[in-house]
Amino acid sequence: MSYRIPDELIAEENAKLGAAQAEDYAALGRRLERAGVDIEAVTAKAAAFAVAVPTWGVGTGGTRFARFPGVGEPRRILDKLEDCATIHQLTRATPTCSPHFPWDKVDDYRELTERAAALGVGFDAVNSNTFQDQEGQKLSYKFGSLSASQKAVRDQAVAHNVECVEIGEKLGSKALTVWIADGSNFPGQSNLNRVFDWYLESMSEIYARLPHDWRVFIEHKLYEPAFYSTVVSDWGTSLMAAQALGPKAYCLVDLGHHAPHVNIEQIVARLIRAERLAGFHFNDSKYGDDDLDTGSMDPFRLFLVFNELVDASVRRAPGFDPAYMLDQSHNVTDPIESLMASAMETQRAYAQALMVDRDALASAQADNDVMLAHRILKAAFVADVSPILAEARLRNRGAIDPIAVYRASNYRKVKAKERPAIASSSSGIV
Ligand code: RM4
Ligand code: MN
Ligand code: MN
Repeated sequence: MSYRIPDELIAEENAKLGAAQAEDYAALGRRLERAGVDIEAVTAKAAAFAVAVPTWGVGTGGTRFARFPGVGEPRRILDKLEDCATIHQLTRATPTCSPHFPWDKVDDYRELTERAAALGVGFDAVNSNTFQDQEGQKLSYKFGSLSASQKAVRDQAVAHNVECVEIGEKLGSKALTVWIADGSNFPGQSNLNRVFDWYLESMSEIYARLPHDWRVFIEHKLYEPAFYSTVVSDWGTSLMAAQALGPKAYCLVDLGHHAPHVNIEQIVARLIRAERLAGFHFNDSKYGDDDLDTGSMDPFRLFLVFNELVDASVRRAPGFDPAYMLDQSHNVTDPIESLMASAMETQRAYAQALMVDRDALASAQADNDVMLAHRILKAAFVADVSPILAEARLRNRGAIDPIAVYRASNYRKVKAKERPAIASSSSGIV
């Protein structure tokens, strides 16, 4: 049996912080009460919050220059599941993981689901991969996959996505996320219109193979690896594709996949209005698709995204059922620590957004009281909801301070012994 953090250690560490936590929570409760906010209602919602962990995120990532692997990295999917389970055990905010194929392929999916269930993790959306060539693959994706100029390449990419759905069915997943790297590096390299036709044709074949209760998530991205044009480059293209495909097709927003300064929260609002918001790949960025830890660069933007989400849920926007996933690459931190911190930051933005006084905001907006409207929103953002998040974890048998418990457990050192490095580990993204 491989090492898991003992519940007693969590209890011990929680005991050290318990009195201070109770005091901070009570003080915040009194403060919120004066503002007419019931802290218990916010805590209950924060406690029910869940975001999926990407299986590719628990390995150390890299850049196109190098990857500097850490010790005790997960080698294959079972190790990755263990790490995902640890993240959930301490944060209680990540009950599922999102697998990527063929990276996470195994021979026996029944065994995999049993192992996952024993560890207390389920499976979220499955992700296909036609942005790399795999060993022994017949045709190359060098010049595209679902929108490739050659029909045989497109067929191969479609078949891979259909296989992902079949695997996902065995895992209890209900969605397929499709991100393609297709595009061009030179003006003239491809016909901008024709490649989109081919993409739609391929996607409709995949769509036709979706089980009745499944959805397909279309993930757009402005550039990289293609540097002149990308086939599914923005939310407009994504929405056109979703609307052409049918009611099971939705648009996924990866926070890192936009031009600098784009108003992402407004895109979110529009996709909600179109009833096509699939959900998110949360991360943070400064320059491009940096895949930095969620909330580490621009927590205000994350809050504004959640402000739209809470607004939609309060007014019961039709068709609103977003899936939350992290999508990050951890190059210089311990991925488990980064993912725990990111799950907590996502939950923080949600809790802050719950505290927005929406009636007061609506009337300030109606009166064109610009300063008051802004101050109302800002008041929720600057509120320190940490005691609420800690309380939510505590009530769910998690850790008041997940990173402290993780460090105290020496998990990584133990795993370094349990997981001798293997040559072809699929950990992380380079
Ligand atoms: C892409 C995109 C996809 C992820 C790959 C690894 O930039 O964000 O979601 O699957 O990276
Ligand atoms: Mn992504
Ligand atoms: Mn990305």
